Amino acid sequence: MEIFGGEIVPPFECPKRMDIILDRIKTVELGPIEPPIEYGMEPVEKIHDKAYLTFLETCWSEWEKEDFNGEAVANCWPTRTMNAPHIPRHIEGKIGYYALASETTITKGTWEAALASKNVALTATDKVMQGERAVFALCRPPGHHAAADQFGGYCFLNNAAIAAQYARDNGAKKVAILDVDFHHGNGTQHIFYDRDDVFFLSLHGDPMDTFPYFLGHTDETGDKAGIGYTANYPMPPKSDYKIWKQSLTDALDKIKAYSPDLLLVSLGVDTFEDDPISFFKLKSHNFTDYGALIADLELPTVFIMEGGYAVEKVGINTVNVLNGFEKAC
Ligand code: 6XA
Ligand code: ZN
Repeated sequence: MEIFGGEIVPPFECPKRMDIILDRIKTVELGPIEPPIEYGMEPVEKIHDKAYLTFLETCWSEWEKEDFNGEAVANCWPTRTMNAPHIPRHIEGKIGYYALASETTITKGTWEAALASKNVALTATDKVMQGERAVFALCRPPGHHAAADQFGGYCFLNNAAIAAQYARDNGAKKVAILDVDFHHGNGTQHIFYDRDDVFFLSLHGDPMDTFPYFLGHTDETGDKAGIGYTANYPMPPKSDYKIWKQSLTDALDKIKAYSPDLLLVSLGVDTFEDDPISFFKLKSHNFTDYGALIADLELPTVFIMEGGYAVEKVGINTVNVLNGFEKAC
């Protein structure tokens, strides 16, 4: 379930999205489809806090032990007036400590799904590290809102961050993460904020107007060694492809100047004009166009699936990016 506009609704982020994308990949014969390999916990523990991982793993069984009838969901947070040095013992307090928003619940299977998703991202990254020009990781659940010890916005493990760190540990000196999802990738930004070896760039709805609300402004440019290695492009409601493309062009110029060994694209297609929870106005053919612009960087590239909730069009829009990329290679 999801809490949306004060109502309990079926989640916008649903398995059908994946079926539709996979169908579209098969229809256009984009390329071979392969299952993920198991990578274990080591690459995950390089990004996420140990106690947070234990919480994710045990949350549902702890919740079930209470007399609760619904899914595990946060309803009390450590807010601005609380320093929160202690992590509560009770699961209701613990989930509030680790949640960044309340739309996302934890249920039976959440942890297993999150683990499978990071394996998909790592499998794709390995293939590109071994010489493929580009691979698409059809990840679900998504990852870019998840921080080292926070979940929310449908994200539990930060697939792109785990993949970037894995690439760093396996020979890539510099990695760029281009986040084109409609929402700011607050988790990815926070994880790499003080580092210069992973450059994070995000194009998104202005956080003054949309989720995740509290991060993603232009003046967030990094900290310490990471100063200059975070770039944010917040855009106002109703922004169309003309506006969006200007931001993309600037971001691509910055990536080119940085000259990374690997490009990770946090690929969300919720920038689409008919997306039910977003406010940009991109059309289906715009996705093809920007896929080609990303290809022009001539970088080894891993596309990692994030959001996109206009379910009937999610396959066309996602595969348009990949096709646009492929045709321009
Ligand atoms: C919560 C909105 C969550 C957005 C999740 C998403 N009301 N992130 O698509 O990219
Ligand atoms: Zn999104």
